[in-house]
Amino acid sequence: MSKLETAVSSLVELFKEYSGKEGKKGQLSSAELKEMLEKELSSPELKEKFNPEEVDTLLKDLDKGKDNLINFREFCRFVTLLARAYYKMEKEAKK
Ligand SMILES: [Ca+2]
Repeated sequence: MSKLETAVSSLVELFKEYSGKEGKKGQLSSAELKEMLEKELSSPELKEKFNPEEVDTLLKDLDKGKDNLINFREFCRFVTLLARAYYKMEKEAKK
């Protein structure tokens, strides 16, 4: 697989893994999203920006359908925010 395909497939697998832990499959609950933030973010900068303790604020922001669950489309928005934060962080680090 190419780099891009590897990255995309990791994201899809990650969503499937965490959204399948409890309740509806294919939907992340607040607890599942929190667990993902806790386990899958290791850099202090990203952990600060996407603080697991403030998961409900993030969920509200992502949850366009207002059902308190994060579907794949809404998860993609999270990935966008994360990618932008990471990009900015890298740029700052090189200064
Ligand atoms: Ca939703």
